[in-house]
This record gives sequence, C-alpha cells and structure tokens, in this order.
Amino acid sequence: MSSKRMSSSRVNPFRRWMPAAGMGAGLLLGGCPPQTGPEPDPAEAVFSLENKRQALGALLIAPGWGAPEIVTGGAQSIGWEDSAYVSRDGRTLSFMYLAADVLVWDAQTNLDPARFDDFRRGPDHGNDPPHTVRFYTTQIAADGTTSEPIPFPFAKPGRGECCGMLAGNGDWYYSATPPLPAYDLDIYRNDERLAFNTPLEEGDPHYDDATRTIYFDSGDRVGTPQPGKANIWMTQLADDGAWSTPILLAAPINRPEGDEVQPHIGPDGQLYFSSDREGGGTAIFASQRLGDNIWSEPRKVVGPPLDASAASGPLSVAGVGEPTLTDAGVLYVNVLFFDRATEAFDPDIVRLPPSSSFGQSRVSDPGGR
Ligand SMILES: [Ca+2]
Ligand SMILES: [Ca+2]
Repeated sequence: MSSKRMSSSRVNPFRRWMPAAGMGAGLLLGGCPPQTGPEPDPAEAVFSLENKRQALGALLIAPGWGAPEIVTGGAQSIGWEDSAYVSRDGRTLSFMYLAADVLVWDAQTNLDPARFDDFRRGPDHGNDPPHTVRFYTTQIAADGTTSEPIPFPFAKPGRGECCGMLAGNGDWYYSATPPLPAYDLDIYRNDERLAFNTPLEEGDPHYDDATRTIYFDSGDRVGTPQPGKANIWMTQLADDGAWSTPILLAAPINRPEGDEVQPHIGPDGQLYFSSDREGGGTAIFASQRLGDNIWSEPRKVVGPPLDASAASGPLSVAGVGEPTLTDAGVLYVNVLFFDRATEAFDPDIVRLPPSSSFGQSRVSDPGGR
C-alpha cells in the first residue's frame, strides 16, 4: 500500500481504529520508540492474556451475551489480528494479519514500507511482502482454540487483502488493493473484481444470501455526504448477474456524527455494524431490517467502557469492531487493546457466548433484548 496515498486519506482499514481509540495521531506521535533489537519483545509482557482478560472485564455488553473470551491459538498473538469473520457453523475463523503495531507504524511513518521492520511484532505467518496485510483462515476446535493460520483460498502475493467473508453459497467476498505503489481498495467475489467498484474505497463486504445483497463501507466513494466519514452502502444482484448501482443505507444506520463500518447480517436477520457515533470508542450496534432500506433504531450490543480511565489493569479497551454472529448465537468481535504506559495497541479476536438466560430466544426473537 502506498504510504503517500495512505498519509493523505482515511481509506485504510487500520485508520478506522483511530477514532476507535478515541485519539488522533498527535497523541500517538508522542508514544514509545519503535520496538527494535533482539527477542523477547517487551510487548509480550504487557499484552499478556492475563492483562487482556482483565481489560475485557470493563466491556459494556447488552443482555443476551455472556462473559467475553479471547480466542486463543494460531489466531492470537501480539501481532495484528483484525477483520474477524466466523462461518455460520462456528468452525472456520478468517482474519486479516500483519506482524506489527499498525497504528504506531502508521502514526510514526505513514505506513512507510521501508521502516516496517522497526515496528515488527508477532509471528511471521508468511505475509508477502511482510508489510502487506494478508487474509487467513483457521479452524476453531471444540475447546475454542484455533489452528495455525493458512492463507485464504484467493490469497495473492504482493497485494493487500482484508475484510473477507465466506458466503453461504460458498463464494468468498473480500477487499484487496493492487501491489505497491498503487492503492485502490476494491471488492472481489472469488477471483472476480466486481463491476461496481470505483477508484475510491470499497471495503468490508458482507454478502447476504437471503436478499442477494452486498453491504460494504466506504469513506470517500462519490456520493459520500461528508467525505472522510465512512458509511455503509449496499448493492443488489439482479437475475441477469448485474449489480445495482450502490446506494447509501438510510438513517438511522448512517449518521453524520460518526463512522459506520463493517456491516454484517446475522443469522437472526439483523444488521450488525461498528460505529463511533456515541463517542468513547467504536462499538457494535444491531438494527432490524424493516423493509427496503428501512431500519430500526440501532441498539448498542457491545462496546468499550464509557470511561476508559476507569480500567484497573495496564490495558484499556480502545474499541470494539468487526462483528460476526454464528448460528449458535455466538458473537465474535475484534477488541483493540491499548497500553496506556507505552501508547501501544494490539487487537485480538474475542467471542461472546449467548447467555443461558437468553440463549435461543434472543436469536429467534431479535426484538426481545
Ligand atoms: Ca493481537
Ligand atoms: Ca476502489
């Protein structure tokens, strides 16, 4: 990805975490020096599972879900696991990975590939080249741990890949940008670049089988009401195989005061998405589809504590994003952990099981919580 392009634009899946963290690059610039030198990386100590679990205790969680658990195994490290997606059966987890603290690398160098090694952190899964994001899949075992990640079926060296999902009909939908120095995030179905893409941003696709609709987000597509503020769009597949001209989701989904990103249609038919509309960091919201682009008022499902300074341990939760809901009602999200002492970040994938008291009733009666 071109650092020049990145530095002048919000069209960057990582940059979305900036409002999530409730802070701008100015604060980050005053952060810790890059991690260099021999192992072990000191980040291992502060971004420990123990410290992360303590920070998760402060999450705000709507009735219907139980205590959050970090997804461990191959999909968990002090590297950058992001853009989580879990198959409906709860068995396959897909995620984007980069072996770095992306936000600090971005804040200090505008994602300069030549300086990537200064910010390198976490295992090497084979990103090629190492500074380019790649999308991976891993299997979730019965005990909840994840296997070693392997590149998703349409991985191609050189280009950046993220934000994928496996639709019920077996098609992969994902975003990719061409090899350096070009930068143009587009949506693909398997190997096909879809016709509605433009030279601006099209990212985070979610294909809904029931309505044959792709929901996606963009911060700068022509027609964006407030350039720089991301919105959710949709396009529908016609019988002749053509995609309709994408349109913005109506209020109360897209709102001028926030970014609305990362759409996900759950098996309960609700639209789950991420937004910083209430301040205090990005949170997950859910809305019921009431008709053709008619939506119920979104309700917050899970988010960071309103007062991050109330955290008791060294880590805070700076934001929650990338929702996925399985058939069994398990909600997977990305949680961005923030070390207040060094101003460093580390996202992991977290699952919230359905609570026993709500369980199936929450899935079958989405208006009931
Ligand atoms: Ca991580
Ligand atoms: Ca594009």
